Amino acid sequence: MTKETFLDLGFQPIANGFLKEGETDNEFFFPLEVALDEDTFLVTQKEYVSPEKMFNDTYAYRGSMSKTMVEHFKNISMTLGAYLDPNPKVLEIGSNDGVFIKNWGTETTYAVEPCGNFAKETNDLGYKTYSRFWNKDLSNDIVAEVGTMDLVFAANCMCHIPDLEETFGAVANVLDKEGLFVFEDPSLAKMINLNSYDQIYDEHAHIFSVLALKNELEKVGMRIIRVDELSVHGGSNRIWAVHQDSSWVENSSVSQALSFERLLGLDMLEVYDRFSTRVAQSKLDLQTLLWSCKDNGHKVISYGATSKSTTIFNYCDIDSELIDYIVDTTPEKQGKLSPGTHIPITKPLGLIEDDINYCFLGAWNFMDEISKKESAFLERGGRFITHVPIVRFV
Ligand code: DWN
Repeated sequence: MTKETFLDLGFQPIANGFLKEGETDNEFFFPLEVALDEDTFLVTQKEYVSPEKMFNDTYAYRGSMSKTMVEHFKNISMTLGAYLDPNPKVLEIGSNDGVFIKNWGTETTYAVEPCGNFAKETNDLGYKTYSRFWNKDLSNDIVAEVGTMDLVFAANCMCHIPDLEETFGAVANVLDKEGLFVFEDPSLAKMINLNSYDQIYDEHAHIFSVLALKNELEKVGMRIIRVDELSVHGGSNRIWAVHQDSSWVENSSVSQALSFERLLGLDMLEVYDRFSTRVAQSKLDLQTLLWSCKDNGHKVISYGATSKSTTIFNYCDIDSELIDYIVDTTPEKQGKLSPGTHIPITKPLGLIEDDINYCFLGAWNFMDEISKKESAFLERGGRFITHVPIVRFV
């Protein structure tokens, strides 16, 4: 693997490493650099943070905290159900709080979730949950215990695992010969087009292009038969993959996606160098805008204590001098400090307080849902601030 580094986002903390007062002294930081593998065109971190540092029994991200995602996983469950025989055997890798598997029966649905806090929740719901990291050994244990699967599903999980050959090989091992492997992760094309560099943080070992995934899946005897472009999480791709020798037929969405990515130049290093320049400009523009709000005596908060905003606040040196506090609906995040720059996180008070003039969208990927929820703030003249595709008031 020849990795050409093209982006340096500086020293970053654990993106979901929310801290209590008094815990900030020995915080872990790592150099976050991004590279292009010029053999497979995989965009990947230069060095990877050890999984145990990120995924443990206090993991704070809870998938069910947005209506958008609850609805999203309900819809895809119905779609997939139409392609499978009744009572299919389903395995989800990275099941989090069960936001996807809750749409499937407990009898023949299995889950893999290394974060013990969430594995307990889905076990308690009646889903056999393996609280282990996904790898070949675990896939062998599952095959031995319950046989092969008709569907393996993963959402925002595959891009979290550094060794893709082992990861996809383990999926091939557990998947029935006519089975479906369906997974969704942020889209590299969208990140380049939106300049949404905040998709890059410790957990996202890779940002996937279809091009790179085709190459990585072929290594383990699998092929892509369908690509769905999704709006969720700032723009994602849903990949449908099968065993090379299965009877599934590839549809035109695959060739369309590959042609589009080649048109964007995702197989050319200079495209990433230009992206890196735009990221540096975005940093300067956001710092300028927030300091001008501050100098005019305006108060700014941030909406959504996201992994994405951890990258932004640490790359752009934004702390509570510029952002008064962050609001977030997740109980595990409330009352804590944001990773790295230690901005206080509070429970939303219902309405955004009258003395708040601006709201940076840490969860810009949920802008529609948030705008509806905060219509009173907007009606009284409050404004959102976002950095995608450029730094601007919304
Ligand atoms: O890949 C990952 C994605 C799926 O989720 C994980 N590695 C980590 C995490 O990334 P993120 O934290 O950037 O994800 P979200 O889904 O953009 O986080 C949204 C945050 O905003 C949550 O903490 C919930 C919060 N929220 C809120 O406070 N009010 C969300 C909505 C919609 C709201 O109205």
